[in-house]
Amino acid sequence: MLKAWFAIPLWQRVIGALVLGVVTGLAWGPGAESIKFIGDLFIAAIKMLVVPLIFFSLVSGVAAVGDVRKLGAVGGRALLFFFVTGAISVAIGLALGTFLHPGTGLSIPLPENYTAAAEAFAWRDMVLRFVPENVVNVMSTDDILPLITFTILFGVGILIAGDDGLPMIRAMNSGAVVMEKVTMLVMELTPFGVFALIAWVAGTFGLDALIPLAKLVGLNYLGCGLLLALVYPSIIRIFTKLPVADFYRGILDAMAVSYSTASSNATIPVTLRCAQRNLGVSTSVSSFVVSLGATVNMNGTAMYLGLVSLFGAQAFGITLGLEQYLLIAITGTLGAIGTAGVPGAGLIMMGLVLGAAGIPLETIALVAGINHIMDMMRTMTNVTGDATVTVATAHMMGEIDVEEYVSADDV
Ligand code: DAS
Repeated sequence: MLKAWFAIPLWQRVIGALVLGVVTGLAWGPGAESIKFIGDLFIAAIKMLVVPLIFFSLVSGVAAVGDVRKLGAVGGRALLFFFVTGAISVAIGLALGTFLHPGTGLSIPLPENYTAAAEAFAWRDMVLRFVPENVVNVMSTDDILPLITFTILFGVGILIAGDDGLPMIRAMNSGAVVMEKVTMLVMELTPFGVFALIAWVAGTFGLDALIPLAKLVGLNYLGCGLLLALVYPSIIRIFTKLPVADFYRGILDAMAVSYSTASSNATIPVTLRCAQRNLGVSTSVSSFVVSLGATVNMNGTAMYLGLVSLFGAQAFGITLGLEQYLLIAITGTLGAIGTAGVPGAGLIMMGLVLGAAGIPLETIALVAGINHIMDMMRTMTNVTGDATVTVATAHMMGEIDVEEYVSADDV
């Protein structure tokens, strides 16, 4: 029986668990909460991997690039992709909100203390987030962005150290291989974790809870769907000319895990494994771009920020001018970059975008109840975007094994 279980590829077991989870949750209702701890256990197990995995694989990835100039070339390309796809994503959210009016008809009175004055965007706070004051603190608090800054600098230090850095490279490479094996073990928990989390979500929210805000939820899924079905495939086709179907088959595990955990950070180990094992991306490019992407590339969140801003404006009967549209586009793109890769972070960023455009912050309360259902989809879109940029950048740098990418024997 155990042999038969392991004979089924992991991604098929995960998809099966997902479907079974939805059916179980809908049939069981709120009682499904009693198995949520299995999902929590799974999330804890992958979270446990994140800090050591990022540290070892990113340092060994940076060191493997070989020279600082090439590192700049990889990083520059990836960041440009992140920025452009982020802007396209907010534009999709704004277009869907403008033409399909998710908030019209709710007619909620404006709060008494409402003032239309736009709040200033906190640029300084955002920049300061990049640099850690204390590396040990950020490691213990799972604050990934400053950890990445330190880790990249550490890798660059090894490159500059030349021969003196060689023993450190060997230690980091060994750490990365060991962490990969630990990841492989934890990944075997995926079907159980996904089953429990999806059953809990379906049981708690059910179909009834969704109806009043169904249009917004539907548009959130549509916007993410457009990114998944049009934008990412176009990037893969234009920049790599590789088959899109193989890309999606290769990252299915990461998509399932991000959908059920609603966290890009928690999915990093799985995304890394998919990029390296299934899509043939070199260790150096994948560890660099996947880790960076999981912290700064949030296309689904950017789309959601644009869409929900318009939803809020319509619900409160506020007419937005061109200036507000621009403010939403700018703060939405930057806000998505600043969103932490953890569940619910996008909802918190909403405050920044709404404040900048002068839309009541009460919008957050309106959508909070359905946030998780939307979070799952936008996080899956975020992670798929990370993988898309990883593949495109790797292809540009000649760092992808095409045979591995198209081979059917994924693990
Ligand atoms: N959970 C996502 C959000 O709240 C962020 C992420 O993990 O990708 O938008």
